[in-house]
Amino acid sequence: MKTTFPKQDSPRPESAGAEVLEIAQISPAVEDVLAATPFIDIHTHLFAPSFGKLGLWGIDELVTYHYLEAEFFRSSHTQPEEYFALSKTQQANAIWRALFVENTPVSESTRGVVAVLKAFGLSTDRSDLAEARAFFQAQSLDAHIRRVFDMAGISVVVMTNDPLDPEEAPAWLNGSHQHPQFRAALRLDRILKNWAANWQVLAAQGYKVDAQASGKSAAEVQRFLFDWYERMRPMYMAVSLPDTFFYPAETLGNHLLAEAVLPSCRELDLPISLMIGVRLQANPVLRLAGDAVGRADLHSLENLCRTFPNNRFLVSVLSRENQHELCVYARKFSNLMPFGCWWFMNNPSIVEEITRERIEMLGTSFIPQHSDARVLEQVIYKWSNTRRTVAPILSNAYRLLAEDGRGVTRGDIQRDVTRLFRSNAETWMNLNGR
Ligand code: FIX
Ligand code: ZN
Repeated sequence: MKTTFPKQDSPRPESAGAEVLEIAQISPAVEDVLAATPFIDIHTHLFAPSFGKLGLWGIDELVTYHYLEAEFFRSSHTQPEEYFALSKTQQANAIWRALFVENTPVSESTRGVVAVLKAFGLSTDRSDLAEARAFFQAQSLDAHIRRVFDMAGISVVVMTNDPLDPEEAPAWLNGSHQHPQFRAALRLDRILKNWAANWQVLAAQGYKVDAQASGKSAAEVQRFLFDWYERMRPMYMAVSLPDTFFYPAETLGNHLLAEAVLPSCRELDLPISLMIGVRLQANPVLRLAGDAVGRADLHSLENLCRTFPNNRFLVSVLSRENQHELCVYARKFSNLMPFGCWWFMNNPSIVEEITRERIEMLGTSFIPQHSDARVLEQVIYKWSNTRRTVAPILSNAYRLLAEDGRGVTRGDIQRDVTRLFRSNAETWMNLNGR
């Protein structure tokens, strides 16, 4: 079982790209290499086309993204109850009017929609969405997905798949959803955070579990995870955890984590993704837009990485105040892989700060970003933002290295970009081995 970093001993390329670059050549080379390297997007809420309506795409979904809903309620007198009583089209019209017509779309999320429209050659300053709707309605999904992945410069996305989701689970039970560009992730929030409301679903499927998760329950949960591993062939197991999460502590969730989930991950050679720091439904009337952030006690990570050295932990933290600690823990534990600038962290000014710090403290031994896209076309702006933000950070690191006495080659840049945006994920998730 691979717990420490998979060997990535790609020596300095001898052939093409071996000449040392002049300082002035570094930035253009970095931009080229970032643009030409297809990234792996290790966390999204996208679905392969075989999942039908679960997969969101098109202008109405883009404009009613919960990030924009949160901003809408700050720039409109419409109350949440009124808004959620509208149809999707009416909701999109209301948000477009408030954030794109009556105000300048300068926020990261509104700029994102503008960038997507521009990418498809559509007008970005119309008073309504008629032109955009006509365009998206004319797209055939499979071809559109291929085009969007090309435009975003990504080759593979990892979905978020909940085996207890009443809409999604039947799709898996009634058919295979293997797709080369959409890989699965086994999401365990309902089991690890809300067992009381969900254990009966497992019991109804024949797993001998009980409300206290006592007796054989942990072994039965393992059996459940193995069954879903066969169905999904997931890249990792995953859970988002509140800012109040602490390990060890006498909770049912921690019991199942230690006795069922982590042992299953070891046996199946899967990492577990921990996304820590969400305060769910701080304002429930905003529904999906109602979640907030809190600083977590990351001693939990120290305890988990030390207590379970044979497990691999893919970790993203939601609070800005937790980012530095995460970097330091990654220096202490090679079974810990920091990834992404999650959710409220996914704003260029903060991505810059986090990524610069990670390069300085971890070199290229981390995964800089994931899109968390909920709507297909979002990968276009989320990855162009990432390339735009990361390019000067990498160029600056190489310029400093050159000034300190070691020249940089295009081969070096290609190796590093490949590691950051592909091979760290590939090897940690054993992407090509599943
Ligand atoms: O838990 C998660 O995977 C979060 O990313 C989502 O729940 C959240 O709603 C989101 O879309 C963040 O970008
Ligand atoms: Zn997510």
